[in-house]
Amino acid sequence: MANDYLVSKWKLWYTWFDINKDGKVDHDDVQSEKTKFAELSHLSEEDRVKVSDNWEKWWNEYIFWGKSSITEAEFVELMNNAFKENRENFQKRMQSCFEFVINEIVDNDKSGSISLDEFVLVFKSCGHNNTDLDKKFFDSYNPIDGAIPSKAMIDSWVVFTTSEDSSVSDIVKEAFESGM
Ligand SMILES: [Ca+2]
Repeated sequence: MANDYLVSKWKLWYTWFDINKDGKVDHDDVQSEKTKFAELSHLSEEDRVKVSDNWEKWWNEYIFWGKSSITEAEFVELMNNAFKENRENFQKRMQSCFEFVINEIVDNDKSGSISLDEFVLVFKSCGHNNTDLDKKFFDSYNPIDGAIPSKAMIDSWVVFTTSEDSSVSDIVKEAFESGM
C-alpha cells in the first residue's frame, strides 16, 4: 500500500475529475472539458479534432483505466495496485501521463514551454475560473521569460502523483490545498 501521504494526493487529484460537478466521474466530464478547451483555444478545425482525440486517449488511459466511469475508491485502488506491483513501472506510467497531456495538449503552440495563457486555458476548461489562484500556481514554478519549461511542469506532476516523501517540496499539492 502506498503511504497515507501519497494516497491523500491521489484523492486531491481525483477531486479535479468531476468537471461538470454532477458528483460522478464519467465520460460527460471528458466531453465537458474538451468542448470548453476547444471553445477557448481558438484551434483550427484540424487541430481541434486532434486535441479532442488526445483528451479522450488521456482520460481513458490514465484516469479511467479503460473503464467508462470511476469512483474515488476505484481510482485509488487502481493507482495503488500499479504502485505496489512495480514502482518503477508506475513511475514510468505517470511520467508518460504528464508528458502526453503537457506536450500534446497543454503546450498549444508546441514551443516546449507553457505560457500563462496556455496554463489558464486548461484550468478554465476544467471549470476552475479563479485566475488569481491559477496565476499564483503559475508563479510558483518561477517561470523563465513568462513561461514554464514543459519539463519542469511534467516533473512537478510526477512528484505529486508518485512521491511518498512529505519532506519533498510539492507545489502541485500546495496549489490544490490553496483551493485551486
Ligand atoms: Ca461528472
